[in-house]
Amino acid sequence: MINIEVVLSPALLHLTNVKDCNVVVIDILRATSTICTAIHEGAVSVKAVKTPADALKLKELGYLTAAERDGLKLPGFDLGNSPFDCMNGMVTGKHIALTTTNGTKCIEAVAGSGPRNVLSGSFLNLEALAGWLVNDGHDIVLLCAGWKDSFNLEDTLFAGALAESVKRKAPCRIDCDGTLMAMDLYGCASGNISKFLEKSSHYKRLSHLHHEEDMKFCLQHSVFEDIVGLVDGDMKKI
Ligand code: 3SL
Repeated sequence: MINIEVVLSPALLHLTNVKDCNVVVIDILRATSTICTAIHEGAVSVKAVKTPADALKLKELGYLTAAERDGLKLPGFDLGNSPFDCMNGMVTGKHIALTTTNGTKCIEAVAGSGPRNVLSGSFLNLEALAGWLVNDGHDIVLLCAGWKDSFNLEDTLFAGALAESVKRKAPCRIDCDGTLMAMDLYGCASGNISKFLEKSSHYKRLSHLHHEEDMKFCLQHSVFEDIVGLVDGDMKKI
């Protein structure tokens, strides 16, 4: 049976053994949705880096640079953290170096802990990802990026949606209270996820920055089939 554990914040990651697990990093608004979109739009790879300076160093090697802090694109970078920055051929055939406030930090943090795979989670590829996890059959850790180490609603909601989908497809062991709570939360919100999230802190933060279209895009359900995961240190189609 596949065990499903939800880590509600990166600050809690040290309490979970991710060794040999498939870890799904979740930053629904917007980093992991944007990574999935970049790969779907033909980017060869997305490297999650810690600092803007790390990203700029990779420019010399031909990478497109992408940087966000507190919801804003940083000046001097090719791209921000919007899925729309990855469209219209902008990233096709390119390698991208991306740094964001929370999501890319989680990818880096978990990569060194011996996971079987590190995958990028999004509503955009939810059903395909659930199917892939079931086929692979290993235990699953769903790592919510949250906001600056705090819990958030949108990542937890997605963790619940993914756990539900995996559970529908295969026998699972779910005795982690975080997973049970995330699934219940998804049950409350699944009728209208956008409406449910309107009260959330990051929804309000991104609304103030006029990123409503980004949120609408990121909350689409299962419109991509791509599975995106770490291969030799870079997020790629797997
Ligand atoms: O924190 C992150 O990784 C970002 O996704 C935050 S934002 O949506 O770009 O504000």
